[in-house]
Amino acid sequence: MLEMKNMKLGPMLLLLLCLNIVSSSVGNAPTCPADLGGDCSDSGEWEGEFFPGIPKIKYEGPSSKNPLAFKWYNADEEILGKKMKDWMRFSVAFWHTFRGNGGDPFGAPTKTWPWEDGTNSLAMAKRRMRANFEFIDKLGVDRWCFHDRDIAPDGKTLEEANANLDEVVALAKELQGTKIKPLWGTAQLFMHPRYMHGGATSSEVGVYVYAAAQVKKAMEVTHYLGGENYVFWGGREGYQTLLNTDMGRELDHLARFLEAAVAYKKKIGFNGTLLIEPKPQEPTKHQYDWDAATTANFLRKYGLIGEFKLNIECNHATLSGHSCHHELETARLNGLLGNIDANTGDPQIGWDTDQFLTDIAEATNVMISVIRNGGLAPGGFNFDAKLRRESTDVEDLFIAHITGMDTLARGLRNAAKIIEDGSLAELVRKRYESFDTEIGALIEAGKADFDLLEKKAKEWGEPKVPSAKQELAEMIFQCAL
Ligand code: XUL
Ligand code: CO
Repeated sequence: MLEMKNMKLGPMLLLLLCLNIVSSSVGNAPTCPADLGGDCSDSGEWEGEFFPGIPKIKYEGPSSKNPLAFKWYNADEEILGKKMKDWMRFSVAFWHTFRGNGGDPFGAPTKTWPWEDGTNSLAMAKRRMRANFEFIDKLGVDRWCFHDRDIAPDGKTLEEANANLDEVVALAKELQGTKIKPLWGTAQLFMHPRYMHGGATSSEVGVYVYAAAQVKKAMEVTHYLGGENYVFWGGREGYQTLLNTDMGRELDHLARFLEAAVAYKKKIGFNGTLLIEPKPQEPTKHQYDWDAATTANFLRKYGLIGEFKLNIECNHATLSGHSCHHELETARLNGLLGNIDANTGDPQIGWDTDQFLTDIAEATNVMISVIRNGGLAPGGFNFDAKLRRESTDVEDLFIAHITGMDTLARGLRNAAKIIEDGSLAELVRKRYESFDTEIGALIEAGKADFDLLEKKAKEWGEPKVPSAKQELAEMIFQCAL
């Protein structure tokens, strides 16, 4: 009975917690295990490897049975004139890979990684950062993404939080070396209770002010670390009911907030792209950046269209009732495709499960859009994806990323096959060829008025409507997988 009740009350909570972003102390969890040979001192140092026994991940080809090897992702191999690594620009999401603990509203965390001491101390933050860079190095990627509050502990004051962030960021800068940098950084404006009504769209001006100060600092550290983009995800920028909400005023506030961010970016000389990440709901019942089209319209209305691009997340796309491919194409056709948060949902579960993408057909569609877009740079693919609650081995972190990378690499290979083969493009060209005529050209040039069109309709009579050849298109697509 209790369980039934929880199930009903659960969804909102579940949606909140499935983000799996930990911002506060996780309580009295076990201290650093002594038998692992790690030094768990306050300094954040750690003797030896975080991932002993895990080699640098190499490409071994499709026949390999080695779970710790790439079968399809071959970083330096050229596909359609560009190296795979330059098409992909993969990134590790710090919040899932290093703060995800498997906890959900129905159960305690299932993962305590060997380097975790159960605290949210500064020393722990530094040790975790070292683990992050060993992971990135072994996986062979060059990029990572973070929220301010998942890399460093919050403070009692803004000054204290900023000082904590500065300390961790200084270490991250050192560990990055010359090769690694953030694909993007962002501010966590959804976990702290002060953001319960939103950040930029809160009804309380003090919260708007605080959120602005937090974004200012997060932009500064992203810039300092050489970040290539900065993301705005408005998890709480929306409403729970219109009965108590002045939607027009909140949207105006959001636009003013983003204008201030644009001005600050220019002031500090940050050349990265500002990205908005659409999502329809979760945690808020209705988020203002519902989907790509809604967000494009918002940017146009407020004169911000040239200043932002979109970070399309596949699981957010499906939550909004679209496919990932639809959202990517909508963004691309509006000149707004900037980055992809690579993940997927579960068709039987109605929330943001943030799973690693393993569907080859979906990956192929995604890569068709990416190729049409000429790539994503300075954006890339961020694995906004987490291990399942039941996957608890350290090596699972590697296996999950390898599978995600291989799936997208397979998608790229398939998409290239489809493009090089040309028959799908030819099918589409033929479908519209009636517009490659004198009257079609007049229509497309906006020179065909209703009088002219009526004259033509009378002259031609009932049009013959050809087949859409959907099954043939699906057959061609299938053959490439
Ligand atoms: C939440 C989500 C976020 C953003 C960054 O669904 O995707 O992790 O990517 O705040
Ligand atoms: Co995301």
